[in-house]
Amino acid sequence: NTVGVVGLGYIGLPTAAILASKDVKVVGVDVNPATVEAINRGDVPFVEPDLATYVSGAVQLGTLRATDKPEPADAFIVAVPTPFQGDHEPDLSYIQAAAEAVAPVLDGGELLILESTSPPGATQQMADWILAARPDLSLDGSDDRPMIHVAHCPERVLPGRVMIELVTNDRIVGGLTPAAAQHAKELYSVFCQGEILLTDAVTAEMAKLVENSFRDVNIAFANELSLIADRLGIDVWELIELANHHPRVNILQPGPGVGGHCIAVDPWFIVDAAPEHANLIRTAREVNDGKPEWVTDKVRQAVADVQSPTIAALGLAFKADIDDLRESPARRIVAELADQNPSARILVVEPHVDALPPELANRRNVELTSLAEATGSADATVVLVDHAVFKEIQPHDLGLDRTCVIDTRGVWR
Ligand code: SAJ
Repeated sequence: NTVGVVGLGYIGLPTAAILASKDVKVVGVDVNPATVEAINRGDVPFVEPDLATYVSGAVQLGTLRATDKPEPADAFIVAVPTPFQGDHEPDLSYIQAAAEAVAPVLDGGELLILESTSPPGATQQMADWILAARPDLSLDGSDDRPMIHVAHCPERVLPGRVMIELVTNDRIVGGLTPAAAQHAKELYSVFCQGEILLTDAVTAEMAKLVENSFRDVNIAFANELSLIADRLGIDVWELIELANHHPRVNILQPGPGVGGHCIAVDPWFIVDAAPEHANLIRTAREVNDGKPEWVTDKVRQAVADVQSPTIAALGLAFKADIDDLRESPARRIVAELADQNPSARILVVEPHVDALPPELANRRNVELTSLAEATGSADATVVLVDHAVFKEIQPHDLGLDRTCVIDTRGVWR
């Protein structure tokens, strides 16, 4: 069997690699020539534990190769970005482009799976785009036209644990038809040891959005508590730790805001689908999106009396121990601090990258430096990511106990 995986990013590439490791012939498709070349050399264009071993092994064995255009296959997995545009409306243009690229190579009988996190109705929309390009095919075989099987199977893996969670997580498979769901289940059984649960496409789409919204709402609760605790002059981490001793309370951790390409995006798809009802979900997004500004204000107040302050910012990634800077609140905070205080020097420490992202590299008063250099000369230190390397530090060793520390992650409690 041959599987085409369209979109070789954080989800597509690991899925392609794990299928290829099970002796499935996988052709990965990506519009970015650098990604295609890297994979064909056996390299991985981003950091994810164990992924490089899978990719180089599969490329060497010849079960995985990458190209820029879809080729005929028995099944296709579409794993392209679904960002939002304008006033938080879903942008399905990458799904449309993938559907239109795959349509010409279909013969009938193929299984097409949308894995991208999608607003309700997107799987049907993808099928409609394919059928608009290929009116000779059908979804249900109710006439003589050959059928294609279309399903949604949202990815649910946690960055940093992708290769493990691909195998161990349960999967939700929503078919546009029951037959499509069944075919998709067979494909995922090749590598997934978790339960594979069948439903319709819209329920599967919503299940994924609901999971991430659940987390967003719970993080918003913790972030709101951090503001309240600050106003009352108490330690929010102690407060949460104590409350969590209750057998039915499990509060998450506050931070500088919510980043990554999932939790900060997906709840908006629910708000967009039912704006008049999604009040709690919308408010949680606003609470989490408001946190970076609150942190920026705290830092500004801390150095208000210093002429040309030096501010150490520890961490740029969207969460601990990864190199992923997408939608990172830390980035926003550093950019805002640099803009609001042109005479400040901002020394960024991010051990997982070797260059600043473009919008920070362009600013004259922001530099990427080592931990010792940054903290040695800082008037204030703001901890933005709870990387293991930061947790290992004794603030006393760096003289941090003599300067002002704004610890948004509770690393040095
Ligand atoms: N965060 C907090 N406090 C917490 C937990 C997280 O501030 O207590 C922040 C993190 O620092 C980060 C953001 O939230 O900025 C998101 O991090 P995360 O670890 O909660 O989630 P992601 O974005 O890495 O992955 C999520 C996962 N979803 C859920 O746990 C419900 C993952 O399983 C999904 O596959 C992924 O989204 C996705 O692709 O949708």
